[in-house]
Amino acid sequence: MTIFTKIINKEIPADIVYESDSVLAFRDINPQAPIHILIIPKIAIPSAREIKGPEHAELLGEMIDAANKIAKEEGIFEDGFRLVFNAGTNGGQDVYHLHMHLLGGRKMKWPPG
Ligand code: DGP
Repeated sequence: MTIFTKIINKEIPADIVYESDSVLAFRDINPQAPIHILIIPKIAIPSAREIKGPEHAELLGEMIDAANKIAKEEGIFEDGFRLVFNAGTNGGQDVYHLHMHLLGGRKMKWPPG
C-alpha cells in the first residue's frame, strides 16, 4: 500500500480537485510548476509499466479526460500543459501507485531533466 491509497481512502488529507468512481486528482505536495496536479486511478496499479492496453484503455482515457477538464478549470488549457508518467528508478518515480502529473502555468523546458 502507498500513501496514495490513504489519500483515496481519505485517511490522510489532500487538496482534491476531481473525483469519479475510478479516478482521483489532487494537488502535488511538492509542486514543480504553478499548477501541479496528480491524477491517479483508484485501483492500485504500481506504475505505467503494468498498463495493459486492452484492460486499462478505458481507465487511461478517463485519466486524460480528467486532465483536460482540470486544465480548463485551472485556466491552463489554451496555453497548454504537460502530462507525465514517471516509471521506475530511472524515470524518477517515488510513489509506486500509478499517477499522471499535470503541470502547467509556465513554459515547460525540453529536454526534461
Ligand atoms: P513521482 O516522483 O512521479 O513518483 O511523483 C510523486 C509525487 O507525489 C511527487 O511529486 C510528490 C507527490 N507526493 C508524495 N507524497 C504526497 C502526499 O502525501 N500528498 C500529496 N498531495 N502529494 C504527494
